[in-house]
Amino acid sequence: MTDKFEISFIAVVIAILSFFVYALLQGTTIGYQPPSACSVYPAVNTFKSGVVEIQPGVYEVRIVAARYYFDPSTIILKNPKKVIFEILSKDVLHGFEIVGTNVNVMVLPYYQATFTWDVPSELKGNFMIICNEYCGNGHPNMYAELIIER
Ligand SMILES: [Cu+2]
Repeated sequence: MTDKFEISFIAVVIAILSFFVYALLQGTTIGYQPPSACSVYPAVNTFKSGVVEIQPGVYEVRIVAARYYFDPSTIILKNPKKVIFEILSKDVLHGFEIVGTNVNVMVLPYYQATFTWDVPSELKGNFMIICNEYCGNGHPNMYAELIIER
């Protein structure tokens, strides 16, 4: 035997479930998609990685971060004073940390992280660059090397 209260409760549940189904269908029909199918930020196709010395001691370093590598994987800087980094993620969220320095940034999917690093004058040697945002199965293998020569 069902009473009035029970019937109205069932009606409310059906209304809520209908709304969820409607919202789901609405999402797929107006173009919401999971991140794997996101449209690619235009710069991804034109971005060129590399190291350029734009003035004596001032470098522009352009890096692609993608599953599971940095391109270029070895960066050699001779007597750097200032480094302008431009790092682009080609897929998911990545991190860019130069171990032992104060460089540590997030690289958002399809976006470019741009920042300037004033290199301490006493800094030299080999430094490991790691991705410190979990980006998938190959994440532990995602690293590069920075070599500073004085
Ligand atoms: Cu990673």
